[in-house]
Amino acid sequence: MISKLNNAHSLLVSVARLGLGLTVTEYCRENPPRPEMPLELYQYEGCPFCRKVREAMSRLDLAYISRSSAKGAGANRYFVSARAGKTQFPFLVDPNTGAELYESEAIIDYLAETYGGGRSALAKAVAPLSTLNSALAGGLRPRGLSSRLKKPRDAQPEQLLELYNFEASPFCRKVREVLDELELDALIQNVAKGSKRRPELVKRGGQMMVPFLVDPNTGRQLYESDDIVAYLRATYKGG
Ligand SMILES: N[C@@H](CCC(=O)N[C@@H](CS)C(=O)NCC(=O)O)C(=O)O
Repeated sequence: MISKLNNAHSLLVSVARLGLGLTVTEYCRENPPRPEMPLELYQYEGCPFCRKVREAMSRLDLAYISRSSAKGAGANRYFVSARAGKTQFPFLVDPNTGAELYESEAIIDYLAETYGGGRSALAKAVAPLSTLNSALAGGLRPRGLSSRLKKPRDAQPEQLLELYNFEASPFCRKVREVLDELELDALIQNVAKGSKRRPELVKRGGQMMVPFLVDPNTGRQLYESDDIVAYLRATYKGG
């Protein structure tokens, strides 16, 4: 019962965002971008500006490393402030081009220009409305805002966790929130509708269903958001 309520609550955010991040753009269905090295996004789930960038990643069928940076988190926040001069999120690092950017709109423009065949004038025109809507949607479910660890995580697990995901999934949101509350980085393998990465997920896990977590540190592979959340909390709550 509690789980169903939690799912419905998480779904509210997807509905408020009109399902953005559910499907891959026409351009990226035809031309799936596969940068040699994964992009790195310093971000956290509860940040409305970060949400817009994550939606763009999903729509453009880009995988990225989420560098978990919720309030109270340690190393990733220090990195951004030392590297670029202010503690502001989202912050994108693209090792393929050397680009390093703050500002959600600048990041979305960059991603669309570099990997998505450009951004429409309409999308640019409605950007301020989208930002306002993202803040309101976040207000419906203020989670993934702060670390829940007693002290900042001093080291990430030896190998990067992998999460098959798409931004608009209410079930994936539950997992992303907990990743940020535990300050865990993860390779986010986006598999929105139309993604050419979907067969890879079926090959690895056996089903086309998200979320799907792969933890190379323990060899565990899990479907089911509640099971993944319980696994992450049990395995990594100690920081
Ligand atoms: N105009 C910026 C605003 C970014 C912003 O204000 N981000 C907030 C988080 S939602 C932030 O970095 N706050 C400082 C913090 O989290 O410590 C953008 O669009 O990226």
